[in-house]
Amino acid sequence: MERRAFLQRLTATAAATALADSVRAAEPPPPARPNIVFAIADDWSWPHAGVYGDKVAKTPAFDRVASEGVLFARAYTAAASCTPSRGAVLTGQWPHRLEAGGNLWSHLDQKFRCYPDLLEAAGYRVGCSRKGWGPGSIEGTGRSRNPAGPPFKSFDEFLKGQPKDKPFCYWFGSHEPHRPYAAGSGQKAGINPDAIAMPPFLPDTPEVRSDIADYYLEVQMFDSQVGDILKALDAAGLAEITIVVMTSDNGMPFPRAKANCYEFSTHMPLAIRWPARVKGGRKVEDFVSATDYAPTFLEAAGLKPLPEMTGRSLMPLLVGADAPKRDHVFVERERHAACRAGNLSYPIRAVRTADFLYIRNLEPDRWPAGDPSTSLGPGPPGYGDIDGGPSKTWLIEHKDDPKAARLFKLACEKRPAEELYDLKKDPAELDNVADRPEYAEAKKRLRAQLDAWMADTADPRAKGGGAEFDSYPYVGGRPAPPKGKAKAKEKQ
Ligand SMILES: [Ca+2]
Repeated sequence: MERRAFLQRLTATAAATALADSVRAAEPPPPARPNIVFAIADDWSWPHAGVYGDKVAKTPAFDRVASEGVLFARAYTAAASCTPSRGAVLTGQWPHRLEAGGNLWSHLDQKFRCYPDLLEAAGYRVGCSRKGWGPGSIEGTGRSRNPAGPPFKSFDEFLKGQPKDKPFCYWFGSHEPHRPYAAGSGQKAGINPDAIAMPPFLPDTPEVRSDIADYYLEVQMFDSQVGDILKALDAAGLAEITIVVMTSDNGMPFPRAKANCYEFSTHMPLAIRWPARVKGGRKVEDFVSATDYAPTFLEAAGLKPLPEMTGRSLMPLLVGADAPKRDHVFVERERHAACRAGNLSYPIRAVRTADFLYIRNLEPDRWPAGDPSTSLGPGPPGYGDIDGGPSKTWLIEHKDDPKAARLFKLACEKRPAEELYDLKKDPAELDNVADRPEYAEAKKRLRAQLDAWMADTADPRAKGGGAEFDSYPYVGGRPAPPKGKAKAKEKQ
């Protein structure tokens, strides 16, 4: 009897197991966790890519990611300065919440949790090449490595050590198109300076056109570097299950662009591809922010975004699900270069909608581009928040020329506490209408929107504070004259 009972029990168990297996087989398998490749350029502005309609920049890799994935028309960095922008990407938080990390050449304390660490703890393999978080120092932050991940020489080298049963998270931080450039290199490589669509805030001169051609050449270098990563994914059969993001940390290194809160400072190219989950060939018009990447990656990996993350996952926009319309975005800045007496910051907060850009300059008595007298690096002295190069040199040398005086003033001289630009009439943001009575209503609305955001996100500047941004250590020292391109790039 005992034997029969045992056999009956065994049969019943086998039947139950078979049933459970058949039920399991009928259910869809749990979604595989995607690999994540985040490719970030250094100082690349929207709309300098073929798919955005630029007739000069050749960007086949970006155009491919966009056509096989989603192209974003209104993606904005959180701050137009390397360190706080990258800190916002990694933490999913506004730079003003990151203490010293809100400044260039600073520290990012370990308490500000970063998505590569969180994914690693959840079983991802993590790697980074070239420029990760920074520039800055991890000394005293409690961190043992760059927050973007452990260093690898290249994506190919990283892939060689990739086990088959683990997803990966990879950060590719190009050094391009950061200055310095080899003067004339763009034209020499076949880029026609005369064909460039000149941003109206820059003087239209042969020197500046040539400088932009050099920048375009470096945009193309970044694109080609990412093209190699796409090829490696294809060769490894991983393209389908890998999220690829291509974007930039801040805008082009030219006067009134990088290190400001204007259009060419903060508006970023962005394309995201994920064939396994995201239908390709789509364009998203909603406003999105660099703070949105960390919550997106966590959600894609099946994790919950952290409560302190102020960014919002882009997953609903990527998969085409219903989501609240995103009709505005915030941008900001604190201290960029060490270029004011006392090493002071130049704090700005701003809100961008489809129709307006409203800017609040919190310390309007300070110089927005740096003191006129502070000497920094090569070129004429002063205005150290503008990277040295032929365009800056030309503008300063011609500041008294009637044709250039207005553009010099817009780039370098002091600004009122409030700026408002009517983007339908003035997309180049040259004509501040903040004091015009017909804009009083719009200004009042945007001012309230900005105030609410600052209060809701615990911005130290919300109640007149924020002086700590003036005193956080600047760990870069004085930039040395460039001794060679790679060396100089590390310095900035
Ligand atoms: Ca940058």
